Amino acid sequence: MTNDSQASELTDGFHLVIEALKLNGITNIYGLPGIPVTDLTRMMQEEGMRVISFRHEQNAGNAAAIAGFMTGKPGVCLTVSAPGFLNGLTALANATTNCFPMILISGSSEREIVDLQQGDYEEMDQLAIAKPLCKAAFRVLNAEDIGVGIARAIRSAVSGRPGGVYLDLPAKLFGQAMDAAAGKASLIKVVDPAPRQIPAPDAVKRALDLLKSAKKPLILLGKGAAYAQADADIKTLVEKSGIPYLPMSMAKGILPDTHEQCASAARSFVLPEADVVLLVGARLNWLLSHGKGKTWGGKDHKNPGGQKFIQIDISPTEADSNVAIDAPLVGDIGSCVSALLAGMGSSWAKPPTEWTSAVAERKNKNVAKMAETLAKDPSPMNYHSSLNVVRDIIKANPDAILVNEGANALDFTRSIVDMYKPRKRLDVGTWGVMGIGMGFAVAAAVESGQPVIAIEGDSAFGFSGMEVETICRYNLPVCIVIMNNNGVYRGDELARGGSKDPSPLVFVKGARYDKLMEAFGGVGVQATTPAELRRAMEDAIKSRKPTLINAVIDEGAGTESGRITSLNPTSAAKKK
Ligand code: ADP
Ligand code: TPW
Ligand code: MG
Repeated sequence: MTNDSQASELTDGFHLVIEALKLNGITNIYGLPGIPVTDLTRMMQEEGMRVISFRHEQNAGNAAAIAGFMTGKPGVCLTVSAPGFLNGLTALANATTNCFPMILISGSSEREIVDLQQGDYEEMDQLAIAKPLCKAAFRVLNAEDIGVGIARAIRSAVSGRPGGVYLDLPAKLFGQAMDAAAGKASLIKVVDPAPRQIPAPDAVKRALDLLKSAKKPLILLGKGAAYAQADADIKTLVEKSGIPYLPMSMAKGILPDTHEQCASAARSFVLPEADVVLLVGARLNWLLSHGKGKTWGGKDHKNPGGQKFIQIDISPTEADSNVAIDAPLVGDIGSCVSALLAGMGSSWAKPPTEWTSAVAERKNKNVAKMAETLAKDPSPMNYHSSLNVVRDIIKANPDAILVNEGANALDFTRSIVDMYKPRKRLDVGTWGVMGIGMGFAVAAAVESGQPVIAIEGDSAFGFSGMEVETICRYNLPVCIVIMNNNGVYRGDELARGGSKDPSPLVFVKGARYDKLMEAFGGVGVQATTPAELRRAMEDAIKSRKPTLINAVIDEGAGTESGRITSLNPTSAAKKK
């Protein structure tokens, strides 16, 4: 703790870390205390920072990562050494994979003892372990370098392609004293941490020439487009060009899903049919079948369907990673989109009506089919009848943030629940990782102040479920809906080989997850009908009380792996 008699002349590592973060506008910390960062969390709170303390570091890490996505500023996760650090590492790696800016700050043990492997308390060479899993990793040994260390961490996290950064702060650093004035002078307020990157004029012209030549153009918006916060220009690009667009999962809502040019309901028609595809902050990875194969109208997995691609991305090495990119447009999305808009001029010809009306026809047919399915009211509830309620609730509360994980619970929600505003849908992202739910929900509520609705598979919820205590402790307006089908994908699997154990894919039948919320003073509700679910969700939104609704879903309603059954090695082998 600060020694009062010296406070005017001396400062220490603890306070320099706090001042460096605050100087750069970082005031929310997601973490878990313990040696050597216990006092740091106390002092952070004392100095006016908001410290959100979790029950497991992975959830704190996920919270920091999604705070980064939502705000464009690095989200900070603070952990103890070795085991706490390792618990935070999955989230750091996931942030890097998803291009979310995040800084994992972990305390570490004595360098001299760690490096000689003499068995220190929580001994681990954390810097070396973090390096391959993040964008950059730094260690600060001297108090006078804290300002530089934090500045480098911030720049690395948010400049260019955003990602995770590890910052190693050894225990000894925190107590290091130095002259207060010199300490203050050593801090850096980072100027322009994520500089605009303007695309080259010839690259813009190449992209526009290709787009102009298209008979069946398509725009694909990815979560990079949501992150870039260039919402107005993206909307203008879509509307001025008249081109149908498809949002990737976390790009839903950049334009409302109900927009007439939204082609989500005709996805399997537009992907193989399109001749020129403009990718905006979306990678041609597995989620887009690598830009080739049957999804894209190709004859087999080697031949692309003949589409030409324009790709807007801040990373110059993203182009050609899966298929040839005919017109790469390297720069930040805001600058690239406004350059395209400027180049389009006032006389841009909209795509041929044969194309836009074919898309509309397919879309209307599928929307009508879906409306029929949603109107059914089976008992027990299935994914459609329950998610029809969630769809209405989001429509009535477009500012609410939707967190979503699971398999069927994810895929059905993504296709049934329309989003109306940007960065309101937060989900499993590029890895399809389970366990993001409660960390994302906490950060979404803390960063936005808006109500949060978390639609969770019962398996998915289990990965971070203990954080319902955190949600209650901070009294956050989070409404969790467990799509409870008694298991992973389905709850009706039988044991194999005459085993007395349950199938590896099923859970306790009739589990009451709502009681878990009640244990910490929140509201727990059991819902077996859409009417009960609707009432409980409306109450939760109105009261802003932590709520957990156990929605009982037909245990036979789901399919293996949701929509990605084909990636299961057994299914893949059968296909060959
Ligand atoms: P999705 O999963 O929605 O398809 P991806 O995560 O695959 O999206 O792609 C996001 C892409 O957006 C990444 O390649 C990343 O480099 C890019 N990106 C992120 N932020 C920006 C930005 N501000 N400007 C340009 N590209 C960006
Ligand atoms: C960290 C594998 C993908 S989806 C899923 C698992 C375990 C759970 C599906 O069941 P849930 O949803 O949530 O009940 P539903 O509606 O289909 O029944 N470990 C990690 N990440 C992943 N993706 C897995 C395991 C998986
Ligand atoms: Mg389930």
